[in-house]
Amino acid sequence: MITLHYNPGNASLFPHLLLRELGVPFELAFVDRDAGAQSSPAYLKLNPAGKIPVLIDGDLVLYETVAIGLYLADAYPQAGLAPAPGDPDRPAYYRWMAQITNTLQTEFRAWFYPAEFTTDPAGVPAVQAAVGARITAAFERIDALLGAGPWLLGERLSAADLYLLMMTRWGRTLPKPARLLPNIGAHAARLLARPAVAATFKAEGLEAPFV
Ligand SMILES: N[C@@H](CCC(=O)N[C@@H](CS)C(=O)NCC(=O)O)C(=O)O
Repeated sequence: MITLHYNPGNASLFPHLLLRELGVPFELAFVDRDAGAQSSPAYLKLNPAGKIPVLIDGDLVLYETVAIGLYLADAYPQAGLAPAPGDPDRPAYYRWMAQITNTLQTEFRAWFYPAEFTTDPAGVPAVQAAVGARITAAFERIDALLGAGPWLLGERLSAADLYLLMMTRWGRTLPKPARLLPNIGAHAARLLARPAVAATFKAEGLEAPFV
């Protein structure tokens, strides 16, 4: 049995969306961040960085959101959420997964936790403003690349689309919410109409507006 250690709306949302789209059995293990459970000795044995998510699959213990996504999408090829090695779409898929983890998810860390990125408390608002502008610029580039889509790989839905949806959701907190970008907004709406996506948000207790 697969277990996903999660907290609602956290970086675990992407692997959770993916598990439901893949249609595989899994269970959720709630990580109580309010109680600091991600820093408990038991959790640090799973992920020494004390971060959510962690995926357990039999003897495998895997952390880092993008690694979990790549692993799951490849483990269930029948769902078609990752172009197979050798498929002409595979390099673009790699690029999207890398781009989302490096350019958006990493920058969101500084948006949500700006105090970690300066030793000067007075500089915290400036750090957040600067990274907010960088994230918005990244979303604008993705919006242009996405175009009419309907998906990041064109006609083909992939795990990268679910990853982008999590970023679009996080992007609702920006001065210019990501959903206001026309192609990204339409992309999110298409995904939110999918039963597996709706079921994921419901299971996490997340309420509209979702992005
Ligand atoms: N690079 C990690 C980052 C994960 C991450 O920052 N998770 C956040 C939740 S979205 C977390 O666990 N925060 C709790 C903390 O930093 O104590 C990944 O992609 O898995």
